[in-house]
Amino acid sequence: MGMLSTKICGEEDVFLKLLMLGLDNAGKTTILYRIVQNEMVKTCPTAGFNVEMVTPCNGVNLSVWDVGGQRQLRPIWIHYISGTRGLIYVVDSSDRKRMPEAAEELFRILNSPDMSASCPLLVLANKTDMPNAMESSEIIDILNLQSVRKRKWLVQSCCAKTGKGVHEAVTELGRLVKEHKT
Ligand code: G3D
Ligand code: MG
Repeated sequence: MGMLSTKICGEEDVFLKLLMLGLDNAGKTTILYRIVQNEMVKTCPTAGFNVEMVTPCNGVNLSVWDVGGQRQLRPIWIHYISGTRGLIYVVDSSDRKRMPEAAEELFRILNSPDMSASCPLLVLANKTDMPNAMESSEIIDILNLQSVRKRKWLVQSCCAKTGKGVHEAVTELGRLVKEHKT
């Protein structure tokens, strides 16, 4: 999991907090370092959290918080919600078995009283390089995203291993958050 704060140029010192969550092994830490240094890094399960500052493209400065997603760490997710302006939820597209668990945890967060009903949601469908990776349409079904009506949501496929789709997703995230502000 991670948490991002965006500063969008042209808007005076406005920092918007974006929260990145997902089950352990979804690829959050790999995505973090793909965003920060555009490199594949060797990760180990995140016991606490990682924080990095990054400007992925002109006009968007991010402070990225990546917090562990293991089962025993998930109860602390709610403590990161306050002030969140955008939620990124990372799933492992190749982990069909745990997709229902990912859905359950996602809705626990979305239904938290601290989560603004209009906060946009970006689902990052990671590990598209895997031969058994699920299509976005199937992930939308299993995560039951059609039931999310009040908030804007979208699913973007990516591969943190190669970087494919990661920067596009971050740019899209900035756009969504910007839209939500106006
Ligand atoms: P997490 O922070 O969500 O817990 P990590 O997940 O970033 O630690 O990644 C968990 C494992 O998935 C790592 O493998 C990592 O290399 C791998 N991974 C991340 N993104 C991708 C991807 O796009 N494709 C593939 N094939 N693997 C990916 P290890 O072997 O170190 O556990
Ligand atoms: Mg991690």
